[in-house]
Amino acid sequence: MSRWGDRLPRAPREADFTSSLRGPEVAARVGLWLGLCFTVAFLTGIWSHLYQDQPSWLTIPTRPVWVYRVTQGLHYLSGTAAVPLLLVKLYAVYPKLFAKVPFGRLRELVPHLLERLSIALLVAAAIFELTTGVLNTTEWYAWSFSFRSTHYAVAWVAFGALVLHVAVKLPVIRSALGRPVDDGERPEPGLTRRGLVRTALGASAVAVLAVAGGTVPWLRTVSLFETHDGSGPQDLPVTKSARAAGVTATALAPSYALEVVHGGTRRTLSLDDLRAMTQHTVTLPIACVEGWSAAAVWTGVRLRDLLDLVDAPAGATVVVRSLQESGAFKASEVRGNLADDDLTLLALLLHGAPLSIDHGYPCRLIAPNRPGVLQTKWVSRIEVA
Ligand SMILES: Nc1nc2c(c(=O)[nH]1)N[C@H]1C(S)=C(S)[C@@H](COP(=O)(O)O)O[C@H]1N2
Ligand SMILES: [Mo]
Repeated sequence: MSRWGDRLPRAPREADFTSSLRGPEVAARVGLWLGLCFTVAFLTGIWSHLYQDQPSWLTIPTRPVWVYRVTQGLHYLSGTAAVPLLLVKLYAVYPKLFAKVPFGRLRELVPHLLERLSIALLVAAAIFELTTGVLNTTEWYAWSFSFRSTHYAVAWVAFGALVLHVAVKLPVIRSALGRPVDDGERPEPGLTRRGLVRTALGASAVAVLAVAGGTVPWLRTVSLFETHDGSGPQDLPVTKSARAAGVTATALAPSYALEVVHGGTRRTLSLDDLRAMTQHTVTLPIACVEGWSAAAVWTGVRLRDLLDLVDAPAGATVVVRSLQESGAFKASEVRGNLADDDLTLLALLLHGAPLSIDHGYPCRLIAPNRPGVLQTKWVSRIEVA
């Protein structure tokens, strides 16, 4: 007669996982690239937050105009590259989950549990960051929390846990990297460890190529999974349409007028008034945090010329407001150095034709070296702060 316990499936043990592909040789090599991807994503992510929540002491230079475009592209691509690497890394270390817990020996138990806790945090945070990041590029917000603040907060957890992990594992990493990835003899037929590491790196490269066209124009034709492939009205993608922003009627209304306000001074300009002002043409990118960027040719009025109409002092910070009544991007702040820049326009034309309504008709802000989320569309009011 068998007892109950014999009939229940037994939990796996570390020794049950016999593939020689698993282990520190693969984990350390794939981990090196994964750590690099996470570091790039972390630093470029912090950089992006500095633009979006610009501290008062920080002045961000307006040149080169493409800096944010490049850092945002790196963020997007390093995060994408990390996805296959993380999967292979988890595969290589997964049996450790079933390692024996040294319950009897307190001296070993405490460090063991601490390590498990830090790894649990690292794995959970890494999976969370990559999942929310990838979903964000598809603009599928399958959650109710704020994407940006949560992705940002968990990034600190992930990166902190990563640094701790590397510090704790340094001896293991060094010895694994110091010996050849394969043992010389092939213990089992099929994939070698070197083959697995190469497959991981290859998969990572394929993932990057599959989406890079959204931000690297000459890769557009190879990027089969790119959602923002350059299509859209006037050959420029759209993140938020006029209809989604609820501005179709107000943007097209003949009564549209732009207000420029500085204290008690106020000017109201019709679209014809704006067209009658000196027009300038600039080539500037839109670099969207959802993972695409594209350069375009914009024509319109310099923001500084509008500020001069209400005697705004040089260096004044301004707030640009949209016809859009709700949503995080209905307004943006423009610091003095950017507001006074010759390339900062209230654009009326895109590639020589009036802005399509989805690109911000009647007029939209376009400024150098700035996240797309701050390039406010359907502008209705400019206020000197
Ligand atoms: N009023 C308003 N402006 C906005 C947005 C918005 O949702 N509302 N989206 C921003 C985002 S996220 C980006 S990337 C750019 C995209 O500009 P485009 O749609 O003309 O390409 O517009 C920005 N301007
Ligand atoms: Mo965006």
